[in-house]
Amino acid sequence: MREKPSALLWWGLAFSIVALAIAVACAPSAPQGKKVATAVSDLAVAAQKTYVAPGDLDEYYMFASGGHSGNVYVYGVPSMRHLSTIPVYTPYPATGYGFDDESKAMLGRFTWGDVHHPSLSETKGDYDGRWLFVNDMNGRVARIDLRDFKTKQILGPIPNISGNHAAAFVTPNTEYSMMASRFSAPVPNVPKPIDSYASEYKGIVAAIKVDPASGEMSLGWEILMPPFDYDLGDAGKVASEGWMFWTSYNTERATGQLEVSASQRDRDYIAAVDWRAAEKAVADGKADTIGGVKVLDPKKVPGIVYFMPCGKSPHGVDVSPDGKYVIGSGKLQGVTTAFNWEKVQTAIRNQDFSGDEDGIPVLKYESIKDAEVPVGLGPLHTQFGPDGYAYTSLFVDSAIAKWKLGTWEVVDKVPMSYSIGHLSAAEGDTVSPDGKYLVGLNKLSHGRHLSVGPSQPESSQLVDISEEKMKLLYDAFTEPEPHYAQIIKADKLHPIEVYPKEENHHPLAVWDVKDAGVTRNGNQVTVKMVAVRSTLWPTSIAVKAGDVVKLAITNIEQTTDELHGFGLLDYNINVVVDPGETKTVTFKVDKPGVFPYYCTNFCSALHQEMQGYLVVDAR
Ligand code: RUQ
Ligand code: CUA
Repeated sequence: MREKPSALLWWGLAFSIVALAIAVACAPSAPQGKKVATAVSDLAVAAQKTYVAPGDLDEYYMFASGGHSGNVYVYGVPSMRHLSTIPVYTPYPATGYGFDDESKAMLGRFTWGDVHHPSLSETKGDYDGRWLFVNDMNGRVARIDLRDFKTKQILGPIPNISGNHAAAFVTPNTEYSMMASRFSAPVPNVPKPIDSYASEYKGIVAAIKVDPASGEMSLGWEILMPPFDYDLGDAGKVASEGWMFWTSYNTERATGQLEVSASQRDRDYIAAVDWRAAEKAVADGKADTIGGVKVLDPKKVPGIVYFMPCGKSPHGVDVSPDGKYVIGSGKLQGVTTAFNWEKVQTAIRNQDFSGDEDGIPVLKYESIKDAEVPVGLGPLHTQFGPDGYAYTSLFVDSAIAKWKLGTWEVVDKVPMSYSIGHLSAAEGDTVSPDGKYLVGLNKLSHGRHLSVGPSQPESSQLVDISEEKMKLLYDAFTEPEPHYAQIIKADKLHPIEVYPKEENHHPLAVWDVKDAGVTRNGNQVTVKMVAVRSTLWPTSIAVKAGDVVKLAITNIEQTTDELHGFGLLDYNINVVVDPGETKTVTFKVDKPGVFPYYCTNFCSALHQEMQGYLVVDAR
């Protein structure tokens, strides 16, 4: 599979670096008048570290959220090349997603979603390469199967959840994908006046159950929370396994112009949920059913949730690889706070509370914090390396700070262009992060690329974290909008390249061109079609206006890369079928005439001959 680069490639690489060095040295000035301040030798080293020679493969996959594009984008690291787009919540003509019956049914009534946090499935706190879960603000969670990089399930909208931002974080053995509502709303959702917000609106945290064998998601349980805005989450691990953490802002319970009204208090909260206790309480029958889901009320079931006070308007919460520290970043501060999990447990045991919020105990800040780390302005998210170092993104400072867990010393900073949001380290959310690479996922990119008009790309910057000093290696431009990404070692994934014939149990699949054809039952017409180089069988289909046609296309190829498409002119039908796959599309033929269909996906020298006619006679 993965080959070592040949001597020729090494020479090619050496040559490219020298050529690059010369080119940089000789360039009269950088584009758009910007000066390249970095020494040429540093650039050559950076180029070498990110260079993946032709024919060689990247060391990591990066799965980046595509925000309101509704997609997930796959990049190779360190090359930062865009390898693939996985459509999740949005139709994507390139793979026919959202056009065939199966994916159309998954999308339901939506044609968009807002993806924020990809979450790779884990076993013992380590990415296991099986599935990727991603959330959508419209209260949904999707599962992508990493065997074929396809979306297999979209669950939701989940009842009672309003604005599913704080998701789709998995627990260390993928027992659950966790979510929380960003916008509190009445639960159940019946109209209530906005001025009753503080008492009548509720937040929700929810656990989506994941089947350990199939990955199939189902409704788990929910907890009724005070009407705060729940923002980000992370599951406890090792020392803190069994707990889940969510940040919340607007603990002022304000409405209206939140930029003013929700930043009044000096502290907001991190909610700490004992999910094993919650699970048990549900099993013991302590939940009420609201909107079809088991919902726990912490007033009636004490001990399942606590509030940890945190710096003003926190955004990210991140648990260290050993689970001993919970890092909460108040985005309106110059520090990030490290909470000591042992101290949190002691405070819970000793009931060391400063008060409560709707019956949920609030722990004493001074009793549970270990340090306020002076990372810089606007801390958002933290990732970890293998050696006790933490990396925090600073939105206001537009930089990444590197600091040490335990000594709390800030040791290095690297500027980001511009205004970093999330950041993602290689295997950075696991119990054993790799270090090596860190990608800054920036919100803006002004001036770092050829101008493409007002709709500017997002910038993602690759940083080398293998040495004491961080080094910026590469500017890449990602599809909107990479809120978060996770980076997994490439050799953990073993994607298939064809669907094995013996696994295809589709009732309308046909594997021989002799079996392709049209059958009629009243006005219901079933077409079993075979796609194989270089014919779509049958080569013509005769129907009558008013018929409902169910077309099942089986691509009988078992060869890598041999995809076939089916585009039907005038009918807005576009299906792409991978080798060994069967897909169906159902449509009503409503106007008489002759409509060509053809293979949309280049497949052979005779791809252009792969065509036929749908003849619709008047009834
Ligand atoms: S957010 S920039 Cu949607 Cu994850 Cu933090
Ligand atoms: Cu089949 Cu082109």
